[in-house]
Amino acid sequence: MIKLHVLFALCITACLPLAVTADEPAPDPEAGKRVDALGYAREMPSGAPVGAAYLQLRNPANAARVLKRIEAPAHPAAKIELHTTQQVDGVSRMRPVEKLAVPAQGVLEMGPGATHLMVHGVRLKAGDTLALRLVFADGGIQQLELPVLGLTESPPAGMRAGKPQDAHHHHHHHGHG
Ligand SMILES: [Cu+2]
Repeated sequence: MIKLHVLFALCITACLPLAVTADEPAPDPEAGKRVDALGYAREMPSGAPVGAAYLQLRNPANAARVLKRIEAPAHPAAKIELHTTQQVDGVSRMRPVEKLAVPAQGVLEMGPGATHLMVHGVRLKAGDTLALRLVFADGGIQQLELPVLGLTESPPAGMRAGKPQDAHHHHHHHGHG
């Protein structure tokens, strides 16, 4: 009987704090600092050395958010670059940028032939999921899971589809495959 009492007493002291915290979830420090995110990655054609992914980030806040880095936690060797595409002498050329702004109460819209993510070191296959970690300049971090779509699949509703020739230019002129 004495042993039982000891166990009971231990459980009271050890279990009570757990029960309390379960009832009161910690306030989310990032609440109000989230962007509404949508996106997809594209299956890589055979032989393509890098992949591409596209996001649509909506910022409901009254202050702009600056996206400074994107990581793929499940792929430690991966490198994800922020790229923009510009027309230079009639040819679309893309270049890495250090950051991208999501305007206050605005949208950062990526798409084929425009701003995009260049994915190095991950073999993107249709049906897979690509987990991303968005790191903002203000310290905010947001997780996101993108579907990897097949070459002919349409982007999620509301996202820019892009023209097939954009994708072709994109890959043809920049040595990415
Ligand atoms: Cu690119």
